Amino acid sequence: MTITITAFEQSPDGGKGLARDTRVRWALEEVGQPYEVRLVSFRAMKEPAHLGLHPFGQIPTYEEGDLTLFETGSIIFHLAEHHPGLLPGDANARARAITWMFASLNTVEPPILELVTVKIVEGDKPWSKERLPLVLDRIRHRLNQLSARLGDADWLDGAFSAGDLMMVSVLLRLRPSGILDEFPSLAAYVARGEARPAYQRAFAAQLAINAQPPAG
Ligand SMILES: N[C@@H](CCC(=O)N[C@@H](CS)C(=O)NCC(=O)O)C(=O)O
Repeated sequence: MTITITAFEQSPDGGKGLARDTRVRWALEEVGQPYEVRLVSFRAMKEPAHLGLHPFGQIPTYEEGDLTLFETGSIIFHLAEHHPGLLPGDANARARAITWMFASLNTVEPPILELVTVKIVEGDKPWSKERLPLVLDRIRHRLNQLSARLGDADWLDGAFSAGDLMMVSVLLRLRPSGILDEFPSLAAYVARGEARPAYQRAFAAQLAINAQPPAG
């Protein structure tokens, strides 16, 4: 059955791979599933056809036969459940890998997203300069905790899993800020994720679209 995902017609990051279709592409590459991509403009994302797929008018979405999903956590969990390669067979190890997926989305990503909000969305507000150090502190606090847990290990819990895929994807959003470099073990962890052939293919596929101006 053909898998179709949606992605930005032109990602605001110009192809740095920070738009969330990249993590879904990466998961698809890890489990060896071919997929098609339907590109959507910002306007089309808010129109009824796309809202029928994604109630919040965002990308990515995932279509496979009569199944439509949104939310990258749900999409990657679905892929990991149905194809080998992203979740361990042992029941407890599997539950822990799923826990890391939730941790990346619910505990690590929120302060990281605040950085985008304070710098870009609220960058022109008089209080944004005062707020920035508070947001940076919250991010550093989480990264300290995460790096303590990772220690010298390659991955968060044994072999590479969907938990690592999601955590690396979330941490990558910090790259432009330079904060990741303050945590060498996390920077190396992210680099290990990026070095995976599946990530490389996913990154190249999104770059092929985003490095060029939209047609017409
Ligand atoms: N929690 C959602 C977030 C989806 C999301 O924020 N997508 C961004 C692109 S990375 C988007 O569509 N932004 C445009 C908008 O919200 O209008 C997920 O993980 O799928």
